[in-house]
Amino acid sequence: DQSGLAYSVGTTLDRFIKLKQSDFPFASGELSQLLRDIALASKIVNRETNRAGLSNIGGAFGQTNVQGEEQQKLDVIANIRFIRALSKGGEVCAIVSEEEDAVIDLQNKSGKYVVAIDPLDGSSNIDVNISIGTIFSIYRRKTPIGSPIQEEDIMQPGTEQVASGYVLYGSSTMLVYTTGFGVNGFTYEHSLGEFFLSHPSIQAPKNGTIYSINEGTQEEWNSGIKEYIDACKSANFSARYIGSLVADFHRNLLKGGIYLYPATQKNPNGKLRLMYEANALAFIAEQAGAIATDGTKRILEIQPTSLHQRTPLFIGSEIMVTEAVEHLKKHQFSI
Ligand code: P6P
Repeated sequence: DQSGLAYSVGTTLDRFIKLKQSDFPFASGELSQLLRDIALASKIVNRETNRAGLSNIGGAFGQTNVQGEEQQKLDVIANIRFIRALSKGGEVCAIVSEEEDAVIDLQNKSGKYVVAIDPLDGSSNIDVNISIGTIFSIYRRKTPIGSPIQEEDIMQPGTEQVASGYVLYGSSTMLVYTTGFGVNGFTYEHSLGEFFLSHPSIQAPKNGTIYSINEGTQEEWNSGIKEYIDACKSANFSARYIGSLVADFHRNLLKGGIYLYPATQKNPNGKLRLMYEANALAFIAEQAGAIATDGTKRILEIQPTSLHQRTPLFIGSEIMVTEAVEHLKKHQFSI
């Protein structure tokens, strides 16, 4: 049947979004358009990412910046590209960005959606050609369309997300997202400029043998985390830590694994940001049968109190995260 075609590997993102729109009986197409706007911006950022290394020899490739401007950092470029695409797309009224101290009010009287985004996470990896990613969450505004943006439009818990996803600029570029009806992954074919469905209905393995944590901060961990990581080592698990959350998360989602960023002395609330990193991946994780917690509660249930607040993050295969939290709880008052 027609819908079966939409989910067959190889269908384009555009076609998939259009046909999945029927998941929303009252959909008027704005969310579909918003997802397309995000995909468009990710194609542009993908191109800039692939060229980044050439900017220093731009002259030889005719890419000198004619204004002679100093080559902007890639995460700044990504921020500009996503804000521009979301602003032009017309569906968004406000943006929370990792690159912006304050909420960006797009002054869009008809925009129904609020987007929280980390335009390019892992930017320390850009100059050494390691995978990086974009992470985004989409919310519906709470106050009447056209009225001034209020705090309640912005400070929404992750359970209120209508969609979330990430773009992984890796050996290939992938867009993975959910609208609450499962998780689907699309791989970019740059010669055609299209994302194609390559990973339909992603389900995370319930268990795994891969753990991702920065062992350099071991002396700062709660003893429960130390105990869990020692148990992983005793079980001959594999340590895989890229230093890029999206890349570590994506590998663990497909293969089974756990990513841990606990509270440390340097980051007593963890390092990762709730609104535009943890919430988006937590929604994806839960939709894929995995789990995401701050050690005491579901990430998605945390009520935000500030735009850039951090949270400890334990995310990945259900059995691994559950075990890690059990160790944590046994020692919860000991650093
Ligand atoms: P650390 C990148 O800066 C990031 O936000 C995540 O992508 C990554 O997993 C983590 O921080 C790395 O942090 O402290 O281990 O270098």
